[in-house]
Amino acid sequence: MQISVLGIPMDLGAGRRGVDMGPSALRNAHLAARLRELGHTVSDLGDVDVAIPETLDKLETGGLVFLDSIQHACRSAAESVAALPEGVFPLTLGGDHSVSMGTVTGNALRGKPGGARIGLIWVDAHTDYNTPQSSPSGNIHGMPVAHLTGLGDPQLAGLGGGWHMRPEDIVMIGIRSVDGRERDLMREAGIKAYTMKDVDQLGMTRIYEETLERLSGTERLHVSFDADALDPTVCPGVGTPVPGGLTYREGHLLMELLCESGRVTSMDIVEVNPILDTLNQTAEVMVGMAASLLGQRIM
Ligand code: 6HN
Ligand code: MN
Ligand code: MN
Ligand code: MN
Repeated sequence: MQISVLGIPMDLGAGRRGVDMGPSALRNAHLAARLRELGHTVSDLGDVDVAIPETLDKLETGGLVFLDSIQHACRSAAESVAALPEGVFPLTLGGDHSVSMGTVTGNALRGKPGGARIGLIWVDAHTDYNTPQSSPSGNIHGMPVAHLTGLGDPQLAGLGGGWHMRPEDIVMIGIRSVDGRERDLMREAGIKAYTMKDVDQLGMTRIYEETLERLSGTERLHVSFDADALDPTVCPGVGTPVPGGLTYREGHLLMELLCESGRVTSMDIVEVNPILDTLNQTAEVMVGMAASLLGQRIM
C-alpha cells in the first residue's frame, strides 16, 4: 500500500503545551521505517503550517481560544488530505485532537466533492463531544466530534462545506471521561460509545464485531486514535490522562482486527505529548498501534 504521512503540529486546542511536538516524536520512533518493513511505500508530506501560540492573541473570535488559527490549520489539513489520490492511505499525526476536524473532513471529501459516507472509529478516553456552550474547559480538543456532526461554532462545523458526519456512523471505544452536558449531547445525537465497562464486560473482539456491523453501510472507515485511550501506564505522555484505560494488548487487538477487516482507509494518531512522556514511550507505543492497523502480525 501507499501511505502518506502528514503532521499537524498543533497544540492550540489543548489546555497544556507540548502535543505540537507529537509528529516529531512519532517520526523519531521510526514510524516510516516500521511501515516500510511491512512492505508499504511511505512518503512523508511534512507538516501543515500551524501558528505558534506565543505569537497569537488568545481570544481571537467569539470567545473561543485560538479559534481562527485552529480553523486555518484544520482547513489546510483537510485540503492536503482531500488532494491525495485514491488508494493512498493518509496517516495523519497530531497534534491535539482538534486536528481530526480537518483530517476526517479531508478523508470524507477525497475523490468525492459532496463528501462520502465515512464511518468514524474514535478510540479515546473522552467522547470529545462538547460544544462551546457545554465545554467546562473551553479547549477545542474536547469538541471535534460535535463539530464534525454540525454542532457548535459555524467556523469549525463548516469545514466540509455542507458535508457533516452522521452520528449513527460514529463508534467510540475506550470511553471513561464524559462531562455532564456532553453526556446529554451524546444521548441526543445517539452516538454509540463503548465505555471501559463495556470493554471489560464484552471484550474487544465482540466490540470490534459490533462496530463493523454497525458501520457496514459506510463507504470508508477512519480510525482516530487518541493516545489517552490507552492506560496512562502504557501511554504516560498525554495531557489529559484518565486511569483505567485500554491495555497494550486491547489496543493492538483492535488494530489487528481492523486490519483484517480490510475496510480502514485512513488513520490519525493524536495527543502524544513528549514533554509529559517517559523518554519517547508514548510515541513508540502509538507507532506500534499504527503498525498493527497496517499489517504487522505476531506470526
Ligand atoms: N482530548 N472533556 C474535557 C474537555 O476539556 O472538554 C477533556 C477533553 C480531552 C480532549 O483528550 O482529545
Ligand atoms: Mn506550537
Ligand atoms: Mn480525544
Ligand atoms: Mn482523550
